[in-house]
Amino acid sequence: MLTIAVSKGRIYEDALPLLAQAGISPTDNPDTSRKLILQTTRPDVQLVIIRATDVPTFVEYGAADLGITGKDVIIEHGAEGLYEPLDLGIAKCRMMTAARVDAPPIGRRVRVATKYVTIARNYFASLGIQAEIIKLYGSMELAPIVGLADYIVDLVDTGNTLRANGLEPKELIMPISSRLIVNKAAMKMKHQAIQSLINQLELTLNNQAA
Ligand code: PRT
Ligand code: MG
Repeated sequence: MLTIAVSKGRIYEDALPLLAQAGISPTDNPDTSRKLILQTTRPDVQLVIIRATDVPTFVEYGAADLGITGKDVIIEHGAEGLYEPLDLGIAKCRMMTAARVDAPPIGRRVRVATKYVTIARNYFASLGIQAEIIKLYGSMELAPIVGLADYIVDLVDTGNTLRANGLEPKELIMPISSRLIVNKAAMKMKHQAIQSLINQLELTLNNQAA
C-alpha cells in the first residue's frame, strides 16, 4: 500500500489531473465527504487529506510514503528525511517582499512580519540587511498598515490581496511550485512502487511540456 499526503484546496485541485494520469483517482470527494483517508481507483494507493503545513511532517515520519506540497512549506519545515524527486509545476506563485506603496526603500535594518520565518531570515541575511522577523500565522497584509512591521514576506499570485490593502509587491525572493516529496526509508522499502509512480508522473510532466 502506498499512502500519499495531500492538502485540500488549490494543491489538491491541481494535483488531481496529474494523479489521474498515473491511474490514481480518489473514489470520494474531500469537499463533500468528511473522510480524511480517501481510497482511489488503484487499490494499492490511498490519499490522506491534511493541512498543507503538515504534509512534510507526515512524510518525514513515514505516516505517508509520499506527499505533495509547496516549496515554501518544505523550506520552512526543513528537508530532513525527505527526498524531493519532482517539481510538479502546480500551485505556482512567488515568494516576495511587500510593503506600503509609499514605503521608503529598505535601509540597513528592517522589521519584517511573516509566516515564512526561515525564508525571510535567509533572504535578508543574504543581502546583509539586519532584519527583525516577527512571526505571524496569517493576515500578514495588516502588519505594515498598523505599524507592526515595515515589510512583509508573503506568497503572491495576482497581487490582488496586496493591492486591496494598500501594499505592493517589491522584490522577488523565489518562485514557488509544489513538489513531490518521498520518505527516505519508504524509498528503499517500497522502491519499485514508488519509482514507477515517480516515472509515471515525470512522463506526464514531460508530455505537458512538449
Ligand atoms: O489555507 P490553510 O490555512 O488550510 O493552509 P494553507 O494556506 O497553507 O494552504 P493553501 O491551500 O491556501 O496553500 C497551499 C500552498 O499553495 C502554499 O503553500 C503555496 O505553495 C501554494 N500557493 C500558490 C499559494 C498561493 N498560490 C497563494 N496565492 N498559497 C497561498 N496564496 C495566498 C497568499 O498567501 C496570499 O494571501 O493567496 C494570497 C495572494 O494571492 P493573490 O492572488 O491575491 O496575489
Ligand atoms: Mg490558505
